[in-house]
Amino acid sequence: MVPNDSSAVVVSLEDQFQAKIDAEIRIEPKDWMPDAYRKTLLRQISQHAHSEIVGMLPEGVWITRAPSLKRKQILMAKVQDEAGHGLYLYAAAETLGMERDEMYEELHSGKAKYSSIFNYPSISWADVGAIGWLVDGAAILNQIPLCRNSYGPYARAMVRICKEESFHQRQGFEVLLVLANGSPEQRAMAQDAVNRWYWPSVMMFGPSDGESTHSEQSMRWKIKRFSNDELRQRFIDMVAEQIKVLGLEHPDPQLKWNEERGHYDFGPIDWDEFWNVVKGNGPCNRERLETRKKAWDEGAWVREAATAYAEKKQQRAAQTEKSPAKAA
Ligand code: FAQ
Repeated sequence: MVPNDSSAVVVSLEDQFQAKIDAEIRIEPKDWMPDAYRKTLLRQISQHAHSEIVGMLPEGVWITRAPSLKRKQILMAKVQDEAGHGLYLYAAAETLGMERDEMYEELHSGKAKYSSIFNYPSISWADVGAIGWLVDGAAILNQIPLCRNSYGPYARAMVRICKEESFHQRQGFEVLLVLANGSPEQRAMAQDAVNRWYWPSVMMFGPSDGESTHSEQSMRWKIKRFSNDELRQRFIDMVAEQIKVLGLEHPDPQLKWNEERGHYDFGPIDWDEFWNVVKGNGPCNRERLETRKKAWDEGAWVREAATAYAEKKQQRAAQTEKSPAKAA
């Protein structure tokens, strides 16, 4: 006999849902999903979208000061790409039932997070290189597995984003390579930027596995494929090799190859600094939010004009439908 108890039905739906995930079948917007899965995705995708949009700011300030027309063009294209990534991600989050305006409101009120990394200042041209190499490099390692995450719209958005991020990382590396092989001042500038951006990039992967509140469930749902610490180790190993090509000094004096583990061992991560930044007290948290809020307020007329134009078009279309001869 089928039990006449609604909780039994819910359990069964959840089992079916997990079975789909286990069989690597993508979840699409109209499929049934547990509320907690929807919430987790909304949290992660909207935070990811906010990171892309806020992430335009540290590099954006260098567009007017890029050292050549070519560098200016490349940087403009990169920053524009980040805006595009934000838009794909907001669109993916909207399929889960949240309006974009609401997501912006959560960013502006401080309710929604964005990546800790974008709360550090970009004080020299070499920072553009360090951001491209280290920040985009960390982003790629985290984002390639997201191309295979269980939610269709998010996974598909990530495919295109990853292609663009690889170009970003290479352009950053090339900026640093030129500086590292330039004058002593340029070389020092490159070293200083790498020293400042390295540890915050290591922290970007999130708290260590023991402290990560969402990892276990997100891995079961195949939103995440690897833990924060696994991806962080890949990043540390990658940077340890690539910095040799730049010929710069590694910022971690304790970095050492561990033959047994087949990985680099590394020095302690300053988790107090990480949580301080996440809680809103990093060097640029307030400035970043103020800039985003100002852009939102100053863009009000564009939104109003676009809405008025759409309404006018709709009215015209309705009139044409009613009396086609008159409209012609
Ligand atoms: N910053 O339980 P977990 C980019 C929070 S895009 C701030 O491990 P989860 C491209 C976390 O939200 C960079 N907060 O969380 C670019 C949670 O708090 P909550 C962004 C952080 O979600 C390049 C709490 O700590 N990428 O760079 C951070 O399972 C250049 C506990 O943590 C993505 O968003 C952090 N770093 O794992 C653009 C990728 N880490 O929400 C411009 C997608 C953790 O409960 C220029 N996201 N927290 O209040 C993810 O893969 C995951 O969300 C993680 C965190 C791995 C970031």
